[in-house]
Amino acid sequence: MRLDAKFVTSAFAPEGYPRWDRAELALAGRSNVGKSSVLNALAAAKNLARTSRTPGRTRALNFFSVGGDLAIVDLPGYGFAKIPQSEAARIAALMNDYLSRRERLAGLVMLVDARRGPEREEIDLAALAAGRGVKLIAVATKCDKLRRSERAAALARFKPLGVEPILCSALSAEGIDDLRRRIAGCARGARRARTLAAGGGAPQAPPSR
Ligand SMILES: Nc1nc2c(ncn2[C@@H]2O[C@H](COP(=O)(O)OP(=O)(O)OP(=O)(O)O)[C@@H](O)[C@H]2O)c(=O)[nH]1
Ligand SMILES: [Mg+2]
Repeated sequence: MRLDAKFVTSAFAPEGYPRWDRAELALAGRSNVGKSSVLNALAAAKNLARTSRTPGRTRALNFFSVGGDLAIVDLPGYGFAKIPQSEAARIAALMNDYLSRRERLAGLVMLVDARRGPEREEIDLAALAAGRGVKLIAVATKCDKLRRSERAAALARFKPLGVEPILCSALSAEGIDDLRRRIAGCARGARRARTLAAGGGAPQAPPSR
C-alpha cells in the first residue's frame, strides 16, 4: 500500500512547525543520501518531495501529512560542505531543535548510504533518539549500487547503530514495502501510547495509603 502523503508546509524556524496532534516520523540523513527519493517511493509519487543531484537541496523541514493521524518530516541533509557556513549552522540548529524537543516526534528514520555505513553523526543522532524514547528505523539507501557479494559486509557496517537496517532502493523499489510496514507499525505504537496517556488504558488501582 502506498503512503497517502500530502505536502503541508515548510518550516525554516520552530515557529513554522505545524500545530497538530499527528505522530511525526522524521527522515534524517546526510545530504544526498536519498531522503526525498525514499519519501517519493513510499508515496509512489514522482515529485512529492524535490530531489536533486546537487546535495543540499532540502534546506527546510518539510512536513507531509499521511492519512488521518500520521506525518512524515523530510529533514535537510547534513554534512554538505558547499553550503555557506552560516546557512549550515542555521540548518544544524533547526534540526537539533526539532529532534531534541519536538513532542510529536514518534520515530526517526535514519537513512545511510548502503556503501558507506553509519559514521559519527548517525551514531549521535541514534543516541539522541534513544535518549528520548523515539523509535529508530535504519535504512541502507541506494542498495541497487551494491553487488550481491557486497551485501553482507554492508549490513555488518550498521552494527554500531544497534538496529538491523532495511536495504532500500528508490530506483528498484527494493525494501520500500518493508519500510512502509515498519512506518505503519511505528504509527500504531504512537497511537497506542496516546490512548494510554489519555487515560484509555486499564483502570488504575486506587492509591494505597
Ligand atoms: N542509484 C540510486 N540513486 C538514488 C537513489 N535514491 C536517490 N538517488 C539519487 O541520489 C541523489 C540525491 O537524492 P535525494 O533524494 O535528492 O537526496 P536527499 O537526501 O533528499 O538530499 P538533500 O535534500 O540534499 O539532503 C539524486 O540524484 C537521486 O536520483 C537510489 O535508490 N538509487
Ligand atoms: Mg532532500
